[in-house]
Amino acid sequence: MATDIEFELDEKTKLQYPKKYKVFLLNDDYTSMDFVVDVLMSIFHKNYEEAEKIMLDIHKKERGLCGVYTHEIAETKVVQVIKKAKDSGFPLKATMEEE
Ligand code: TYC
Repeated sequence: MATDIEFELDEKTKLQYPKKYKVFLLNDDYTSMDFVVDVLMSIFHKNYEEAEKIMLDIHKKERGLCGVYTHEIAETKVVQVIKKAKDSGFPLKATMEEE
């Protein structure tokens, strides 16, 4: 027999949404523009036009927002960027900060 369970949540146990984290790519003088566009398309799932716009924005303003994710996903994106860049011999860096 199905039973309805009623319960009240006090202030402390109320549902909390997970914190979100912004992931940024940082500008540098050595990473090629094409490589940054490739990173934005392959890791951040941007289309070519969006990727080119974000890349040029970073080139002019030192850093650019690539996406907002939960902590685990943001951390994975940062690691993926650094690994892909290292494997290609570029010093490209990514950072994350709480939204
Ligand atoms: N500044 C780089 C260049 O002139 C291009 C670049 C853009 C590098 C964005 C990193 O996150 C970056 N080749």
